[in-house]
Amino acid sequence: MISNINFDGYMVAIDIDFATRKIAGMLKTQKVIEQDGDLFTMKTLSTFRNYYSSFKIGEEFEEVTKGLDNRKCKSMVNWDGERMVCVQTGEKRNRGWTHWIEGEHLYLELCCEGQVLTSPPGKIASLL
Ligand code: VLZ
Repeated sequence: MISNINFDGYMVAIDIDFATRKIAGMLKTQKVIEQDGDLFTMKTLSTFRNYYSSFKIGEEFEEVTKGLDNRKCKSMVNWDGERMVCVQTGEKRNRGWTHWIEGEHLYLELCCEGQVLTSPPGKIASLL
């Protein structure tokens, strides 16, 4: 992660407690993405906690947000043109994320309820 806007707001929206938010807010996460055709594995790595997710494009899967808010979602990832869009249906409204690449950078927008975690306008890359 190079930069972000509203990491804290997103964490509040998924009910991460204050102490964990303070720690997580300091992290510079790394994203490792592996692709085998329509199969993807995404690893969100940090010194504090890691998060792993595997899915096939267009196929609904049960996602447990282990180590994050520990909720179960019915998730599905699809391409919308050049953007990869995940919808996470569950207890939280309007939950999901979008990835895309611009130039050298991988971007990520995460949303939950009314909160959007994104990149600073006109600046390079956010990623979580
Ligand atoms: O990544 O959904 O790349 O799975 C951080 C919450 C949210 C705070 C990370 C806890 C969400 C800090 C990662 C511990 C890391 C996520 C998807 C899109 C792929």
